[in-house]
Amino acid sequence: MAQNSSSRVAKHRLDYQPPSFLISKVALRFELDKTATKVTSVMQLERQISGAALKLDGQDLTLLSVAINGVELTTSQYQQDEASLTLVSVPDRFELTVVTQIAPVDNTALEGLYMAGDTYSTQCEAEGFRRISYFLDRPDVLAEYEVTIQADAKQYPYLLSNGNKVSEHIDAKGMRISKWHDPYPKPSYLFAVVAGDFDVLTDTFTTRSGREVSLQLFVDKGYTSKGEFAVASLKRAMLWDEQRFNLEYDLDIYMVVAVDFFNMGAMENKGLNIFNSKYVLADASTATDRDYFNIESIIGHEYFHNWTGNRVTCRDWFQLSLKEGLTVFRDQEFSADMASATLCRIDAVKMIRTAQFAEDASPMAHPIRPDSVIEMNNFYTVTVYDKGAEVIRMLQTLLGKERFNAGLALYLKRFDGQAATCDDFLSAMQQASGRDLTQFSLWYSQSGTPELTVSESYNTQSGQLSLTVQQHTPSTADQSEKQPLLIPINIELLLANDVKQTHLLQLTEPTQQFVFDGITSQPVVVWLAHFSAPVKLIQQAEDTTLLHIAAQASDGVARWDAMQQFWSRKVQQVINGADAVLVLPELLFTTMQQWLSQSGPDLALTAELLTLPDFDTLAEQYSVIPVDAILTALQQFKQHLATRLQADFNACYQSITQTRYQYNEASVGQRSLKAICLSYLAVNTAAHAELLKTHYHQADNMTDKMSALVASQQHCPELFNALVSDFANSWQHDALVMDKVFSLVGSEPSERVFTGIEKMLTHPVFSWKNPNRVRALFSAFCLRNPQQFHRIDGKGYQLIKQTVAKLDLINPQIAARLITPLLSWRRFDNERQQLMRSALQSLASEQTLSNDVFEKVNRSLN
Ligand code: B3K
Ligand code: ZN
Repeated sequence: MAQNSSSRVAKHRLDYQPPSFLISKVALRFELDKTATKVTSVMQLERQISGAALKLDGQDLTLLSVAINGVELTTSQYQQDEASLTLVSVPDRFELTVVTQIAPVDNTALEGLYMAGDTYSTQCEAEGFRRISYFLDRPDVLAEYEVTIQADAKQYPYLLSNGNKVSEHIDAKGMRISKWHDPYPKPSYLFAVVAGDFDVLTDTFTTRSGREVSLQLFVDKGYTSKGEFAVASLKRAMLWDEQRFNLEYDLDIYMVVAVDFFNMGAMENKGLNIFNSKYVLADASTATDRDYFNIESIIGHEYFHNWTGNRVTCRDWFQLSLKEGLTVFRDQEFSADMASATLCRIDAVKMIRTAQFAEDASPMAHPIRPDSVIEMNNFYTVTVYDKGAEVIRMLQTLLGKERFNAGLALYLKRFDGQAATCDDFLSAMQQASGRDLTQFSLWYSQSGTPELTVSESYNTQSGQLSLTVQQHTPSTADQSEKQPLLIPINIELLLANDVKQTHLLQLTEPTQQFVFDGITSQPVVVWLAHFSAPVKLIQQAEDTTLLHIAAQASDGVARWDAMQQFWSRKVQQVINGADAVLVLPELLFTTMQQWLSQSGPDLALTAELLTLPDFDTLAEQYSVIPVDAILTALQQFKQHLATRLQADFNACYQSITQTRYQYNEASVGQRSLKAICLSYLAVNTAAHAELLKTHYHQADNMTDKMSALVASQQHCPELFNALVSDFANSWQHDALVMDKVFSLVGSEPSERVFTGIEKMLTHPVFSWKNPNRVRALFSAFCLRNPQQFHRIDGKGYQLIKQTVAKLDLINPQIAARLITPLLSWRRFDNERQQLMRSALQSLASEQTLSNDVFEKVNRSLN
């Protein structure tokens, strides 16, 4: 993976140049072999810029031959280096044949063509196609693909590629030869090939215009029943996109393949999605409610890309949010319609408040449309994806659903079959809505988390309420100057006699006042309802105000948010020296008691209202993160609540009777409320060990089993030991379930985590080459185990450093993701700063650092 310094050069958004050549058609032939796959590519090229040489991208390829219009070239007629193949003198229009050889079995980076166990699979986004053959591997070169795949017929009953199957036969040598054609021109990143032996689930979906689409889901042998939920989710997504956005599927076949080795969640290859099996396979005994949720949302996400990403793609990779922000927004809207809308929104807000705000405050800060990139894979970030989705959501809030839909329709119509930019998207939105989006477009170019400082004043005599909002975006690692943004702020006024008003404030100035007349009583103002913008809100709200909002606001997200603010205020008070028990007002307990005694409709929201904020949410409030103080305060609060409300948690727990496992909103709510009660009850272990054991042993589903495991992990180590080893024994052969064990081990908050991790590395299902295994163990450690990751002796940082160094040689993408928490060393106390920095410095001195890890380490240290 070693790179020479020339490939470390950053690319800049503003340097975009249109391609010098276009490729209208490409015919690919794959003669599959694990160690020596031969790839023959026949391309029809046309010059766009006179005099230009043809420079094709290629990486880790063995070049066998090059021919122009059927005439083979001699080596003096082209130049080759480690990243490209250049032909200086070529005609304006010609056929280029390039034959290369690759070794899928050696491809542990899982980019290009690789082996996922016994299955051949590809991953081409962002720049993986160049590891398959020489090509203009950039998203603005759209070609029509015809693909022939050849492999041993017995071993590989299924040979798949994009589009429609044209033919298949078995030749005299027992080779299966399949031919595919995709009528829709596409960029190389959407190309895919799969070869393997699977069980197939088939179904059909009839589109609104009456076309029947054949649906095929390919899973490991024996896993058919575990694929049913994914197929049902796909059909729901197809219907939803017709109903909500008027968008219909365009091919006659839609295939999804589940593979066991995959760097991310899934990939939207045209007509042939490839999925991480973790986001396909589910049944009650192996998947949690969260797993079901994720499957539905990711199946939706990849399907929705067919329009937002595939039919209209990105001109260059700086525009990634054009497809990703928009598609995340679409999948969030889909999930909100399929499951609890409030919980979906809370999930999205948590993601922004933790990972995205942290990214803004880190050396990797970038706008949703980045300006400069060394390794594109480093920019598949929460900023591009999740903040990108927030930007789209704000647009919908500002324009209203109807005009937003019209804008999206215009955008898709205008750019169908093309590669577009974020500005193209905004101009379609502007035209369809009639609204000037000049100021709004700053959300695309400006990085950082805006801070809104709000205040209220009410005049009883005149009935006038004035609200003052000030915006300020602190400078970020990449940009020092910031401008005022257009920020939609939803508010709700809670007035006497249960009267409520909602308003949308549109902030455009650094400071702005909004005046409301005829307000008949002193209102409680709910700010930023439904988290209408990805900002930090700074307000001086008293405990009583926050608890009032938590009890009364119409928006469930605002209610939850008020509790989050309440607790972060309490944590702050404790850090300032207050006593953890004395700072909690009586009203808190009566409010929580009331929630625990109601069997309201949205039990999942109740569970969220009762949950303390996590470490990461609290940490984002501090420029220098007081690690130990936050952890101690959280522990004290939990302990106190657990003792004080023990009877209430117990009564609530007992009051929920569950029936056989089903995945639906009501029973998800029941399970999550029971789980939170259980986690409080577990604090007083002696009294509740039996309850935990029973919860675990009687569970007929994975969600409840995991609730018992997590509750005991946090509070009763002995019991946890016993339960987790029983669990690991029962599931030792199921790698996806073993990932849950790896995560439990990696997130164990005591020092035992180190021996636990070491032991797990020797488990038969663990493999350094499998991203799911590595992530389960190590992401749990560095993202969900602040106690041990941030140990003051630096042992946690060392473990991650060593792991990253090892992984970087195997799979740079996974290594670079794992290193993220170390990058923000400047936000910790001096002692931790030094430890984190020296871990990074030692990584920086590795000779073989990949571009992925290099870019991050370098940004962090300089
Ligand atoms: N588009 C892919 C992500 C590709 C990541 C490349 N490192 C999945 C998705 O967002 O749908
Ligand atoms: Zn996506």
